[in-house]
Order: sequence, then C-alpha cells, then structure tokens
Amino acid sequence: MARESGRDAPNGNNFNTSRRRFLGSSGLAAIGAVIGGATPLSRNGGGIPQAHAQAAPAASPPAKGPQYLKYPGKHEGLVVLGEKPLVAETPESLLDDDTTPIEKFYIRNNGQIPEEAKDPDAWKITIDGEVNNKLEITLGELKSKYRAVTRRMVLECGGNGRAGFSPPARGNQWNNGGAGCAEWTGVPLADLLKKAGLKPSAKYTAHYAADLHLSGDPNKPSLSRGVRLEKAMDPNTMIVWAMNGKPLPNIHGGPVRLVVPGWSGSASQKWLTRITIRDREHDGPGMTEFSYRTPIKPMVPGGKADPANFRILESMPVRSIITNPANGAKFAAGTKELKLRGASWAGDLTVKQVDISTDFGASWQRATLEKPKNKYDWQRWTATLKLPSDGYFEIWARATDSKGAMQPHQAGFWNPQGYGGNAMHRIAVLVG
Ligand SMILES: Nc1nc2c(c(=O)[nH]1)N[C@H]1C(S)=C(S)[C@@H](COP(=O)(O)O)O[C@H]1N2
Ligand SMILES: [Mo]
Repeated sequence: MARESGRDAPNGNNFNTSRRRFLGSSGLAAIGAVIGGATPLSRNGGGIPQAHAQAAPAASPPAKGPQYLKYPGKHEGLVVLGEKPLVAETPESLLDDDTTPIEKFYIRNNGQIPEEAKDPDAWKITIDGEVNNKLEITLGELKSKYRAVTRRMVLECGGNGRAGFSPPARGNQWNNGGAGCAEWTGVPLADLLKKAGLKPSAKYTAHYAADLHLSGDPNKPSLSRGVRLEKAMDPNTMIVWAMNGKPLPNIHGGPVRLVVPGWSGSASQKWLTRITIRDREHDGPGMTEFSYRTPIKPMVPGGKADPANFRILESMPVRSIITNPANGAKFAAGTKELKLRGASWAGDLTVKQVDISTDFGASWQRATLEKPKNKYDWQRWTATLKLPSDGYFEIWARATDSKGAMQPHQAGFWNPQGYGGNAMHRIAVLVG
C-alpha cells in the first residue's frame, strides 16, 4: 500500500528537504558523548551495545550519529527519527523522572502539525454513529459538565522497540524511547458514550482529528484508528486536555486528545474532533493490511506477508528500560558498586518482576520494583550492582509481566512494520 510506506517510511527517507527546521546543531556534544551512538543494539551483532566498541564488525552499517531535536519547549536530547512527519524519541536515560516532563516526552506525528487552537474552549468534539443521540460538545462544556480525573499513565508508540528487528522492519527505528508516562487530566470516554447512549449494534470506535494528511488533501485523514468498545468503555480510556497539570501542548494533540493507555499510542488520537461508533472493526488509515497489525501465524522474517494472516495490535508487550546510568557511562577506577534506576510497564498488565544481569544473561539479580500509582502507570525500579573488578560491563534488564511473559533476548515474531519488538534493554558501562 503506497500510502502506508509513505507514512511510515524508514527514517533514512525522511531526512530530506527541510531538516534544518527541527535538527539541532552539534551543540549537544555532551549528551552525545554520554549516550554514545544512542543505538544500543547493533543490528548484526546480536544485541551488543555499541557504546564502547573499538571497531565495528565489517558487516555493520557505518556509524551515524543521532540527529537531535530543535523544537520550542522540547528537550534538546530528543533524537529525531523522521522529519516529515516529525517524529522524535526520548533516549532511555532521559526517562529517569517518575513523571516524564513534557519537554522530554516523545513526539509521533503521521501528518502535518496543525496550528495551535486560538480558543481552546470552543474546540468541538462530535460523537456519532451507532448512538441514540449524536453528541456535540465543546471543550469548555466538557470541562464544566463532566467530572474530571487525573491519572498517571504510559503512552507508548506501537512501533516502540522496532530497531531491534532483523532484517529491519519498515518504519521509524525506535529504540525504547517511543514511550513516556505523564499525568493526564480529562474525562473518561465512557461517560460521554453513556450520555450519547450506545445502540446494541455498537462494536468499535473510529477516531478523527484535525491534522492534515502530509499531502495536504483535506479529504484524507492522516491517521484514523479505533478500538473495541470494551476498551473504549474502560474507565482509564480518557479524553484529556491537560498533561502534567498544564494545558495539553499543541504538539501532543492539544487542546484535546484521547489517551487509550496500554495499547498502541496510535489509538490515542491527538487534536480529536470526532468519534464515530461503528458496528464493525474500523478500517481507517492505520487499521488495515500491515498497519498496527501482527501475524496470527508467525511468518518468515523478511518474507512475503499475507494480509489475511494479520490481526489488529491491541495491548503492548512487557518492557523495561535502564534510565540511569546512561549507555556509554564511564566510572572511576575502583568503583565497586553501581546504583541503577529504571522503569517498566506491560500494556494492559502490570509488571511482576525486573531482573538485572552483568554477565550476558548467565546469572540474574532481582531489582526492587515499585507499585504503580494507578492502573497503567509505569513501575519504577532500582538495583544496586556489585562489580567484581574494573573493566567493560554490559548491564541487561528484563521485566516479567503479571501473566509470566518475560522480555526475550531478541525482538521476535518478525512482521513487516515491526510491532511487538520488546527485546531486553542493554547498556554498556566502563569502569576505570
Ligand atoms: N491526530 C493524530 N493523532 C495521533 C497521531 C497522529 O499522527 N495524528 N499519532 C499517533 C501515534 S502513532 C502516537 S504513538 C501518539 C504519539 O503521541 P505524542 O506525539 O503526544 O507522543 O499519538 C497518536 N495520535
Ligand atoms: Mo505510534
């Protein structure tokens, strides 16, 4: 599908015309030095951090430094994965806050970024389709007539971890930084759907927004995803207007967006204008063929895919990241102990356990895992590592979800657009 590949082209193709607009100059040498190549997994090397590597194996692609984001209000350590549309990820070491600050939150667009709304409270949202009463409500009414709630919840791109696939999958090459955890304030979508009154035929949502398709064609949505009614009625699925207590920034879908926690971020429509209730699975851009769909029967990596063998991606898989130290960190000779910090989450589930290894997975040590603040919050973890000597160490982290599924060593179950890549996070550190 031509449009699919256009929208989700490998990042190499996205660095074209106006890269100047979003790319920082090299003023970030300090951060660059700390995170090394910013690509912890080497494609051909079986998941080896490149941070302290002396020479790349002959088969490796030439090393290319990360391109840093320059965008008002955003941290200059974010790494640009694509420019048209603008996509930027947060290096794992910048996800060290309990609540991800807005400036560090990843950015994922499929189309053009709309102009900032002049009068946010006049913004209109329509709920129609398989409902008894079509609902038209302004953001001002939503704020004044419904009971607002605040929850800290993870938003994660469906393609997070894609860079771990071999052969490379199509789309933005996320490491683990297509995720963040913010405090969202808004109203449960279920409250509006109850108000509109669902018909017995109601099965699925279809989300529409104000962002223009990259082509500029006003009749083509840039992205229109939806979810099963059960997920739409979950009290944690919200229409939100505030992020970390501040009005939702335009770049994150302000003045109003959906947050569908635990599922692919693409369901969390930004610049939300309309939700149509359907009597069947939605078929908008982002719902068909290989978009946000994974194989029913596992397929040959890089092989020919049959769309009939694919189903929609729903809950995201378990993942953990080491947020401190950063990949490539150096410590003084004689350092005997390292304090580690990280985060973990598991889509619709919770995380039961996080383990750490410094011997390439031969032995594992349990991390101390915190409880989530509320459902869909991430779980922070800490661990103290004893080092046997100076030298080069890799630190691996893996999480296990509440149903016992553990992160694999390698991104598996290959699919053309690279969903479900949740290989364990690995960093390299040098002592002495
Ligand atoms: N209207 C609209 N909503 C959208 C998108 C988009 O391109 N347009 N991108 C989706 C995807 S793929 C993700 S991962 C999240 C990213 O949200 P963020 O940019 O606030 O981090 O928004 C989702 N909502
Ligand atoms: Mo996404």
